[in-house]
Amino acid sequence: MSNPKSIDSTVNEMLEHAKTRGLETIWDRADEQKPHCVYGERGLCCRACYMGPCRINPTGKKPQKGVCGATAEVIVARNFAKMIASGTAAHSDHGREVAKTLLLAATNPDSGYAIRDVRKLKRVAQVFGISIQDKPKEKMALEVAERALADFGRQEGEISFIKVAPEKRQAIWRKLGIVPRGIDREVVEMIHRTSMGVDQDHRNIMLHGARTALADGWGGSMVATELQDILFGTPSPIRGQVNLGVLSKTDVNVVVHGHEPVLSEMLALAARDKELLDLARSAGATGITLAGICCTANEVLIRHGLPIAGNVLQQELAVATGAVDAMIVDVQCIMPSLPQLCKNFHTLLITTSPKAKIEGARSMNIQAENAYQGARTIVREAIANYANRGAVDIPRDKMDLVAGFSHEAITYMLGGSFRGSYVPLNDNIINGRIQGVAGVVGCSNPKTTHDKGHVGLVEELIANDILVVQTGCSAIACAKAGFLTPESAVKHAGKGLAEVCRAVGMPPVLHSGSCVDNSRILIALSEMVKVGGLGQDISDLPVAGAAPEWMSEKAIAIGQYFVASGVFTVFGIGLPVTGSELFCRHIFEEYKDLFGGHWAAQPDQTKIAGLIIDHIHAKREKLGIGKGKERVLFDMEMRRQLEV
Ligand code: SF4
Ligand code: MSK
Repeated sequence: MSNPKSIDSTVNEMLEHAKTRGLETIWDRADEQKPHCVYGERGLCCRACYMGPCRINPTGKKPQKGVCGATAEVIVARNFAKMIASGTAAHSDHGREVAKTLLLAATNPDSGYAIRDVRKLKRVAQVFGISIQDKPKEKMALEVAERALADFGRQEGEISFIKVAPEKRQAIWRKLGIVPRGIDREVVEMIHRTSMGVDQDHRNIMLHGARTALADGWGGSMVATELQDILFGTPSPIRGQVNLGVLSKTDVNVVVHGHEPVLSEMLALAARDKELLDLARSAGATGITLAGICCTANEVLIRHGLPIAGNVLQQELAVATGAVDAMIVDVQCIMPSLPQLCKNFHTLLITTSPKAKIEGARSMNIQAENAYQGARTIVREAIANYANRGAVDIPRDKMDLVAGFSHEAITYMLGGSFRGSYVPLNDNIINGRIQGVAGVVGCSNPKTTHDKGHVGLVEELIANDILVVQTGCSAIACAKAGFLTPESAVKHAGKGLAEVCRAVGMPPVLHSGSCVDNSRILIALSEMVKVGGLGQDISDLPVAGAAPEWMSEKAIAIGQYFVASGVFTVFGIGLPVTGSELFCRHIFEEYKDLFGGHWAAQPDQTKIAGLIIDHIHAKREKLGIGKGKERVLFDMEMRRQLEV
């Protein structure tokens, strides 16, 4: 195929199939939008009031100011900061729902939710300063849930999870006055500051941008991750499968899509319910397959080993197989195109959150109090719909994977139950077998060849002995390419990393979960600092972050909290900031002194790899552990092998 849309042949195959059937997909609409608006791409348009909309001419000709007098840097900063606020709100609202569910589990034994990980509950209680002595787990969980909920609305003070960060990092934040007080409070203030005629200093806007993003990473996202672990279990390595081939020709297929696992956990139980399995068989099916798309998929994979049908750009293609009897969506990354597409098939599209209804989809408002009954009703509907299935076209491809690397699992994997700590990881970094760690995360984006950025970048990093930790759609891309198996260490990793992976039986690419689980990476980095030998702060570590195919506002919030936590972070595709040189200088250069971490934008995944490898080597030199290692360079043949 000339110019394929994806490096995943399954995707290209399904796109051909969709074209033959006259079905429109995201790639068709992306083509219709070309060329994209240059003002928007550079962050130069403002709709903050109705004297506008205004735009700044990127060629340097007039207009160079908005009607109110706003300059390019103010407009760019306001737009970027609004993205941070929006992304933080999304992750944090997710965290709030989880905290409310923990409250329910603690107070209502009939709710169907329970406290599964008491060890984690105790650890979180200790972080929150809650006494755990002689307390029944329900009482402890109630206090943890109340404390977490208080973190959303607190007006002064500090959010609770900040204490997890290394002390030196906390001191940097305190000195800058950017420790988040309350999660909601920082988001509201960000929206206020970026409205017409308020904060007009791009550096000051971005200082609060950092505070808001920290309220995401060390606030809302961490609440979501840690409390989900208490409720549903802390992930540990588990086998699974990925790609559209996981859909079954003969089972009833239920696909969960979105982000919050509160209902999908109940669907996972319902799909194993004997009565429902019998019902499926009496309807002529062989069983029930519950598969996922996007981050809900990651959540049910890391805890139950349930299969993943694909990442965000594959949601329409799953429907186009004709094999999805029900698609259940909650919040975030759900394409509004789905109802129209589903009309071509028998697929039942069900929205389950009152916050996210879609015209043309069936809305079922499932309350947490009766979530299990709601989940059973949904599975029954899917079974009833199985009889309406027409011809199906399911690609054969699927790939094995191992996922579930919470930071606790990484501890255990590397240190065993007796030596369980980050000491072995730090030792292997110090002795040079592992050069450093990179978090490669984020979305897929039709502006670039699907999966190519993720797979190409990760292949180069592991070949250069850099351990990769992943979340989100990026993890799904690399899982499809086969990187998430222990065997891939021998095939793809450099000698040192392969040796470590072989010794402990782990893949060179560790899947840590969904987008909110990027907070696991923050905790892991903090542990690496606490263990010692690699400096006093996250910014001293030989680590970096990347989102090579990002698209969501949530990705910008994640990038900003990584940078503000001291991590060098590179985004692919482009960043909507290039309209202001001053703004670019601020986040690409001045941030180095301010945070010890900074942003970079680079569309080419090979160049992203080069930036990260150079950064990690420079950090090693600074720590006195550099061994002048040469970078492994990829030739055309190696690159061609990336096509999966
Ligand atoms: Fe234009 Fe200023 Fe209004 Fe923005 S806030 S739309 S730059 S007048
Ligand atoms: S789902 S936010 S496309 S990673 Fe978390 Fe994937 Fe990005 Fe949505």
